[in-house]
Amino acid sequence: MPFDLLITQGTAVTTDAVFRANVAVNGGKIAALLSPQDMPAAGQVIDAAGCYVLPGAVDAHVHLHMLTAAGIYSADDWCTGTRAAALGGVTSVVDFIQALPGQTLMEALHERVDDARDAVIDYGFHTTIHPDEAPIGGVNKRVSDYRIGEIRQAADAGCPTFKMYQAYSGLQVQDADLFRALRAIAEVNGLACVHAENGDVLQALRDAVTSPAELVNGLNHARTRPAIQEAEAVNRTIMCAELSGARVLIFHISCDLAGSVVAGAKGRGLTNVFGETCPQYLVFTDDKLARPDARLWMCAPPLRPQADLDALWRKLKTGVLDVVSSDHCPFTRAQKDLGAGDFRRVPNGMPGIETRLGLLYEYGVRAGKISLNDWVRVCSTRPAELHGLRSKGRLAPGYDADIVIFDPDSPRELSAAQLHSALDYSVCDGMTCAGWARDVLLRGRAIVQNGRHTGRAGDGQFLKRSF
Ligand code: DUC
Ligand code: ZN
Repeated sequence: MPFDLLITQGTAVTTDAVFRANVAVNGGKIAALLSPQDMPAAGQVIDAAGCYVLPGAVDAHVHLHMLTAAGIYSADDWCTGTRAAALGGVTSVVDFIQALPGQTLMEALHERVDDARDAVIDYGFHTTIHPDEAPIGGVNKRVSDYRIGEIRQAADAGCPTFKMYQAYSGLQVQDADLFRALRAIAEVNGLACVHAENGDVLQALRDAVTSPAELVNGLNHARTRPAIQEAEAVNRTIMCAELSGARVLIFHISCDLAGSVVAGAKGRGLTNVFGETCPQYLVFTDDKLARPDARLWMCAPPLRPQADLDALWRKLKTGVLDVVSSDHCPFTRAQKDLGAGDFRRVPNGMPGIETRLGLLYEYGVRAGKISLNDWVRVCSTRPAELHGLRSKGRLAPGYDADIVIFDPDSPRELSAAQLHSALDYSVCDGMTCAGWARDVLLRGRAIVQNGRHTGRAGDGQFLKRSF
């Protein structure tokens, strides 16, 4: 039998072509892309007629079972979160390790790998670099030489991408530490991933909001995190990256002004600067923050006006923005209610691990804002390249057979009942996507068949990443 598996009659989509092909798989790897007439013998055949065949989606920014400063965990664990991901066509995620006080990064990594043992898709970890004395809450302090020294160890252990926050008390790194870390990241040829908001300015803006009427108004979440403070932080990070020589990905760009800073850097010829946005910044406006239940749509940076959404789509199309990640950070209604009456106490974050591929197809491809090739580029190929997942993200011989068979005529309502996160609500309630992932293969084995999860807890493997 020459091949283990043959996916027949589908339309293959890569970053630069859309073509009819039979996809042959052997030993968990893509073996060949054959013409539709070429039907060699295979152990198993999957008919993909009428469907797109894509490389499995890579979501390189998720927060599963994440401990917050308020002492609560994000609502999806590795079981519910990765299952939902698989059902949305995602075959790899990259989450985070964050050392607790007194813990080494290697200890944090081992704990986190253990935490992820039930993952149903492959997973890796970014390493969070934060002031070591007060990682959860507390006051901002410095990042020690010891932590900076651990950057090489983390890279050697397969975690060569490093998250830093320019906001959030306890996590916020001062400019000097951002720069020190960037120099160390450059030395190991890693990638810095930065949450770019000006924490000091937004804190001052938040402190100035005091009356009960203002605190209950969800729009003040966005007003106290204006676009200009985000753009300033993006600019500062890019300046530090340019000086240090480090490669930097600006996480979750929410607005035109911040995206334009990235465009300017790329326009100046900087090849070490990259941009990420998320579906929430492409499909929801800040109108959601005027609702009584605005807290369900509170994330940081916040949702923005329609003009920003339009600009982000254009920047995605032109490659100013390189990738779309979900920043999946779900909190239940009860958890979000911790901030009822005071937007500053709402845990920041929105779900999205399951809906990214479907939403980008519906609001991007079908709406004519991006092409099928762009869709694959921003959801699979570029995330894999940028984050060092060397065997992922391409429908090409030699790559892992992480494959999505996407049915463009399979409408999916995005209600909580139709989605699989542990959440008791859907931020997309009332929305429908025309197409959805029908079958999903992980290293050549079906883990989703006809829209049902058929894999097992523990199917996922830890991905040692490198550049
Ligand atoms: N922003 C969010 O909305 N959630 C998680 C962390 C973050 O920076
Ligand atoms: Zn995040």
